[in-house]
Amino acid sequence: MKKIVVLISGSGSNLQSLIDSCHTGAIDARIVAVISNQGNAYGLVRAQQAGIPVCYLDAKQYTDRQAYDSALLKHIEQYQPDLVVLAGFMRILTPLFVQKFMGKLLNIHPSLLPKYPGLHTHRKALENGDKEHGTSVHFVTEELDGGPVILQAKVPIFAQDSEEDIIERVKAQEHTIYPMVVKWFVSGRLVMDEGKAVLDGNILPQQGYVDK
Ligand code: NHR
Ligand code: GAR
Repeated sequence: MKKIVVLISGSGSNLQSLIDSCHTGAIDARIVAVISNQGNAYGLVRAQQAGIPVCYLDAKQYTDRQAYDSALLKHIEQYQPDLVVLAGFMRILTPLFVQKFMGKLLNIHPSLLPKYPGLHTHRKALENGDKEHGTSVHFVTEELDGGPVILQAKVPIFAQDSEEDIIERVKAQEHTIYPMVVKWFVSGRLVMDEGKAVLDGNILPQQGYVDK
């Protein structure tokens, strides 16, 4: 069975959706470890409740990003995962780390990429008066939030919305699309080839999979 390592920083609701999908058999894989860069991340509790080994790597214990990422790399490599999933992981990864897992590293980013890479995407969408927002699953490359998009989901923004409202609406979509993409990857339908996301042999367009 394929092995997945999940990296988190926060509440871990996306992690939970992946745990649940592995338990029901919707995803034919096992989450073998969950690693957090935040000691108080609720996702660590979720992992422990599911019997998954957890690890907290504190950046303050390392001199620089290279040192942190080589510790992270070492910890991950003991599990020999087929896939590494970023699920609300809030730390930029060094090129060395990204190269090591190129093609086996997925992220979910809360915007309709290439719009709003980086942080505070919901606030930016709200401040710009956008009528819609969304989320993107993509392969991670050295370019921050710049790797090829696999699948997006859109949500409306309503006049009365707070930032929290949009965050929650986006997350609900994430809990559907992230397990779907992980399932595609684990079953061998999805690969990264020459910097492109390829599903069932077809290069995906810039916005990822589109039902036509
Ligand atoms: N690393 C690389 N090389 N490429 C990507 O595409 C990455 C990545 C690491 C994380 C997730 C990403 C997101 O989905 C991600 C994609 C953190 C930051 C950030 O600025 C930006 C984007 C993402 C994650 N982090 C600050 C840092 O200095 C810390 C911010 C904080 O702790 O609140 O690492 O949005
Ligand atoms: C998710 O909405 C994810 O898209 C976003 O953080 C949330 C994590 O929620 N990721 C980023 O902003 C990455 N920089 P969760 O911890 O409940 O899964």
